[in-house]
Amino acid sequence: MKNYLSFVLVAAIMSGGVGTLTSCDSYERTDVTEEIYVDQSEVSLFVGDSLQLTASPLERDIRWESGDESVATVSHGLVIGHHAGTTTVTATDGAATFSVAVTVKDEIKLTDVIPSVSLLDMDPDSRSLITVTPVPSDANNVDRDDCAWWSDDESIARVEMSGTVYSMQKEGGTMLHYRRGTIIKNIPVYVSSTHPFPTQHILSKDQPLTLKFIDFDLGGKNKAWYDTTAGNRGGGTYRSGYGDTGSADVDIVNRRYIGYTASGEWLTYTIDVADAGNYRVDTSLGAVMDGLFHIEIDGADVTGPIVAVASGGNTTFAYTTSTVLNLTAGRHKLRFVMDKATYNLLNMLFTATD
Ligand SMILES: [Ca+2]
Repeated sequence: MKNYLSFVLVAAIMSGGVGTLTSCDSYERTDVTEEIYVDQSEVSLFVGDSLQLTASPLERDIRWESGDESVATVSHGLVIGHHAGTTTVTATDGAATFSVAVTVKDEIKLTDVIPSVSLLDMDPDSRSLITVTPVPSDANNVDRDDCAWWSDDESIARVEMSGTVYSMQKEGGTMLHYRRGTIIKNIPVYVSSTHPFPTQHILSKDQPLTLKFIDFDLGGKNKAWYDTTAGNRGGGTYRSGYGDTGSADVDIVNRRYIGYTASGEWLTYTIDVADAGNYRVDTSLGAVMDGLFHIEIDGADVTGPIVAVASGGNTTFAYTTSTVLNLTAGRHKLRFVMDKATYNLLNMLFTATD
């Protein structure tokens, strides 16, 4: 240092002025280059994983150390996690040093995600929220924002990243999808002005389904049912007991069957077909004389007029009449139309025939 000062003084004297004696500036620049920077000051990694840190200036001969080598070790900036815990990794050269806070965690793998519903049944122009629960709940190996929602048909329903679903005016079904990491869940959504009552009516090859005529859809007059007379002459509170306040005109007798029928009346049933194919429909009715009915699926008459065969008495119920429906998989609307209503209606029995 003494020689350096001597040189500067000599140089200043030689240049003929004191204005060039500004060694203070060059001293500060020298001090800056003695600092070390590492590209990250906080890192988190799983046990068994490694992560490369980069120090600058690159040309320096940096010594890397970990405060707790049981948690993480470091060599040439490469940090390796060994056990859950925290440590501090330092990059040092002489008096210059930089500290990196290191957290090592046990990896908890996401194994599944569970949507709050497996099926969504919505009115047109309405809104619903689907939440999704990770399994296990403390899974930490998938980033929070590594997820997506989308709809196959946004003319029926669209979904936002929050899981909020908006149904459109148009009725129909489509599929919603949720992805978290590599796990994908599919949720069918049905937009309709009628809804199953009181539970889903599922048709499958596994077992026959007995569908009670009194379990027609929710949705009210001209949507779920059409009845020509005011009030329920059968009395009772079967429907309202399930929270349905929109079926007051349908005549339900003894909490058991549809009575006081009139030609032109109809009832709608949401059916979910698990297995596509042919299903025989046996109709349990009570009638002293033959009548007529037909069945519509999704608005189309698929049977034409069917003779409802008399059973011997208005309350002598028997499976006198059958027809076969060919049904595709998925949700459908079945409408039972009373063309010549000589009968009371108890059950429809669906049996797969394939
Ligand atoms: Ca009525």
